[in-house]
Amino acid sequence: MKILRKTLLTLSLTAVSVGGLACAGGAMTEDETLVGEASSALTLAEESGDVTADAVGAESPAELASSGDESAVLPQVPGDADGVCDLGARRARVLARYDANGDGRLGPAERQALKDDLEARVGHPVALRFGLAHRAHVIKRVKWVFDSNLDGTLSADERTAMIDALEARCERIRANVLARFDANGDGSLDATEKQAAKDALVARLQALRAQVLSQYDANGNGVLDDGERVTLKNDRIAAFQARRAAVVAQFDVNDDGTLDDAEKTALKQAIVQRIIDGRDAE
Ligand SMILES: [Ca+2]
Ligand SMILES: [Ca+2]
Ligand SMILES: [Ca+2]
Ligand SMILES: [Ca+2]
Repeated sequence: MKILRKTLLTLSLTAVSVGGLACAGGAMTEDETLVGEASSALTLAEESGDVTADAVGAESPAELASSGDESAVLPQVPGDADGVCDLGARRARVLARYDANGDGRLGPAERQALKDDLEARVGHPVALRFGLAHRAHVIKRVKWVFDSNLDGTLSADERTAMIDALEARCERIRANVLARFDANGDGSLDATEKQAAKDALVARLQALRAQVLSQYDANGNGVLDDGERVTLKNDRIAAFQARRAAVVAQFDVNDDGTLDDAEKTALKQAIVQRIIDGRDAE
């Protein structure tokens, strides 16, 4: 399966198809898709950068305002964070958590429980598990990036392409983590080395959180109160507007001041490439 996935990296977004991805040569099963989406959310949640930032170029003023609102929350360490992007272990962990009766697969009720958690709204306690609490706008933008026919929804093929790209990203990140934390140089991470990688992730997200608090927690009570959050939101919106202007200028080939479908597709392809290349992870 790994080899087939690798071949995907050379294909353009529009050429990405579902064929041959799943183990049996058919489409991904519903379990694979759900567990893959949960793993994808975790990959994005463990990052302090924003690989989807350029997607703001295609957002309407209302969408941009909503992204600003969603992004104006304190970064948190997701409950299932591992810091090593070990996909096999991560999938096994997600499956184990939702396989309530322990038969190794997800039945209808178990599947629904995972689905509900993935769709949990911002602020819902369970949203923290998959990093949805502070990455809602990133996950929304990733879904936009992989809506390759621009119909506003993800088909099974588009969803599979999204999961594959995020898995390719995770493998790239995993290689970087290995290069950095394989202290004894034996080519793999033992428990101590994995713990060091996880500690580094936690430290990185906590530093980001501290940075936001130092700038926006005006009354110093350790949380963002309503007024403080509005200031953060307004600053995020201003930053998004500036970035949108830059992205539009870059992708507006026919110079009409806006991005048409072809220009949006080029923007999507550029972001897919960044995702696959493992860029902007921290
Ligand atoms: Ca679509
Ligand atoms: Ca090692
Ligand atoms: Ca405060
Ligand atoms: Ca244009």
